[in-house]
Amino acid sequence: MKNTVKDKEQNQKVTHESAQAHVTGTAEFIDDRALLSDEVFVDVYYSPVAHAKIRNIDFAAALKVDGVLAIYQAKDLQVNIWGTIIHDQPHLADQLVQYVGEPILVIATNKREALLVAKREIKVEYDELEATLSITEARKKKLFIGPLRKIQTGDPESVLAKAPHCIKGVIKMQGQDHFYLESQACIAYPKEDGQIEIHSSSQHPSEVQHLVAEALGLRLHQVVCIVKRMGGAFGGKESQAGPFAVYASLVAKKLNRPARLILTKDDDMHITGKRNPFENEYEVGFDDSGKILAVKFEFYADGGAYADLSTAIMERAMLHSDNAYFIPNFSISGQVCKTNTASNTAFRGFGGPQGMITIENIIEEMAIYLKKDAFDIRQINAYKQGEKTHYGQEIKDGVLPELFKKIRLSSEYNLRRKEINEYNVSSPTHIRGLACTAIKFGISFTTRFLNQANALVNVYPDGSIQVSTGATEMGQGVLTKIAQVVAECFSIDIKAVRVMPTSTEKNANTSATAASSGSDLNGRAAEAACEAIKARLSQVALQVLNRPSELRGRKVAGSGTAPEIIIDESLSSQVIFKNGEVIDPQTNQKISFVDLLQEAYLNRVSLTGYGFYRYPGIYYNKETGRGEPFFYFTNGVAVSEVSLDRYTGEVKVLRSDILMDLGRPQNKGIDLGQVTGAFVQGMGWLTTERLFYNEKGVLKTYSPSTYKIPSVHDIPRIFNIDFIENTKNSHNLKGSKASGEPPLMLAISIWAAIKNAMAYKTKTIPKLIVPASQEAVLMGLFK
Ligand code: LUZ
Ligand code: MOS
Repeated sequence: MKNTVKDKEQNQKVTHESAQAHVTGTAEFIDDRALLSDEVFVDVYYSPVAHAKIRNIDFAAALKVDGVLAIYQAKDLQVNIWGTIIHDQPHLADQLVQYVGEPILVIATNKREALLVAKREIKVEYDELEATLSITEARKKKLFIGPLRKIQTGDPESVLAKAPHCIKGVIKMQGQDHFYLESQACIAYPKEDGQIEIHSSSQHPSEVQHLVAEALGLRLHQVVCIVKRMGGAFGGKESQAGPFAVYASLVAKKLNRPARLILTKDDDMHITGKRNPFENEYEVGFDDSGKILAVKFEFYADGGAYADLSTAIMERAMLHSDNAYFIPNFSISGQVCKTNTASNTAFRGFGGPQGMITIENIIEEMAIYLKKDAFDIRQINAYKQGEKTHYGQEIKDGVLPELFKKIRLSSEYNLRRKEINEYNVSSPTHIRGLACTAIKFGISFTTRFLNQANALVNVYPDGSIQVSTGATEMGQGVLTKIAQVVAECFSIDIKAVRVMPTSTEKNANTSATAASSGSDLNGRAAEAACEAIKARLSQVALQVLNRPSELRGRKVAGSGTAPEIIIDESLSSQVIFKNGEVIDPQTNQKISFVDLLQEAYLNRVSLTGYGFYRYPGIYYNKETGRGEPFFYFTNGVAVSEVSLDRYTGEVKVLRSDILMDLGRPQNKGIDLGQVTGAFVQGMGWLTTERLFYNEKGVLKTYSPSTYKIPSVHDIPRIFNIDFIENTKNSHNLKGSKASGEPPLMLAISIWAAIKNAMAYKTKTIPKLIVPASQEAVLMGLFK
């Protein structure tokens, strides 16, 4: 494997702030927190049936198990209903269970071993109801969540009717488990006067605070949620960390003892939701050259048993169904379906993958139909500067044509296509395929109010700095990027900056660290906090530097004989912060950063700053399907080559080349990590990760023995990742672009390459689902 990033800049040398702690095992996760002497262990008992009325709950025997302290149920909560968008989900089911894995009881014990024994002693009687286990069944029964959404532009009906060529079809995709290494985890500590302090593995401490307060009948100021780091999250802890914090807090409050809930992997996979499966119907009209004239989409998502974030996920899917291609006549409808499976939720890409793959699949099919190279069709249709999406947002950073052009050359696409054509007629055992796909991923929460962040910066008189924001660290490196922002603002060594654990008492009313926006929003808020401090320090510097030397220095300032420093809060910084010094550009007089901090402190000037930021100018009308929902787009392209075994369907990824526009990356090393990880994670969804449910709706692939995430052996044999130079980008944080989710969808190139390979054998359009598992490929080849 070869990772290439042509860059020698300083920022690449800043390593992840926890790199050493991660590899040496000293990084603290929730379950690494020291046990307190009176701490108790918490677990949940969940439904073994997919859909049933609860006739009776009997936990008398379980209460007698040695070590069991208490068992709680729905009626022990003040408020038993939650939901990020629609309040429809009980924390604990009491009348009705709607999926296998739905929590019913909370068990507290004074030893871990007792949890399992107690669970076995619980007897719940169910009157089973008919379960709905697929999108098809839900559509038949009209079981829907949220309204039918529509976006339309142009006149797709009449253009489709007249189009020279038409293809109709449906693409079906299954879900994906987040497979974070740290399962859902939480410890709740009861504090004086009914307060609760929660340490949660959550992307959204503010929502945890809300849910716990509401469920326990507390006010928000009685609950603090702290997140130091997560062992991965990927969207699975955007909303779904909440109920587990409620269970632990319920026990902590009732028993007045610290309560620890750490799910096992198996239970986590049963209880928590996944990436939404989708079934998307499509109709496309195009001309001889491969120009897309019109599309008509009907998207259906499997929301699972409750709404969770599925309606927002459907919205993002609809807003990404154009992906990188301009389509003048466009109609799309989207409906979330209700089934008796775990409530599906955010997962890196958040509907983007399901939208994008639909149009990428169409282009592969058009190429097979027209006997053309799909790369040419993509280039013909790629968005150009100034064109508008189907929801009316203008493309202002039209880099897609350049990306396509560059990767065709750097990946040696034309040469390899020729080689593959020859290989596929000569090899009796294997078939190869090659495909290039693109991404245009909108950066912003599509729900506008979520696009806000705040930051607290404490500067200490020794020149060291603590910064706190609402951003949570899930391994992605957001804390490192924020530390860089602060170090750059004051022009000091990054070692002097420490980013503190995320806590709702320092940063209130925050959004989830999600939508790839963590560094953008919180980095900008941190920048604003630094600017506020710099503005004050600037006035201190100018006033002190203009004093005679006998009126400067620690002694004078501290003694109270120096003149009072006047601070005008409306002024911004007039001085230059450079390499640990502060310079007055008018006079070239200097003072060291640390000396200036001493002066400021002793002259009674605050060294603390608070900053706030929101993406400017975004809006979206869900009813009309019009607006500018995204602050900007992150773009990229990827070319992947795969080899299929003609007789077993086994897929190997021979080579992937990725080219992205990340503006001026904040930290190329970290971004490279994000691109690599996201791509491989996307590859897992598209190839090997298969969620298999039996006919009763029980997930049978609930552990790594049966659920196959990619291993090091599966990654592309040759793996080239590169970024284009984009120095024009200026509107986002330091000219950077978000990198968290977008590259996941570049893995669609692997799926498209598989389809391309299959077409060499089938000659007509092969049908392929997501994931393109070995079975799916084999069946597709021999159909
Ligand atoms: N979460 C959310 C997200 O609430 N809204 C979004 O638009 C979004 N996008 C990506 C990931 N999480
Ligand atoms: Mo997310 S899918 O929590 O950005």
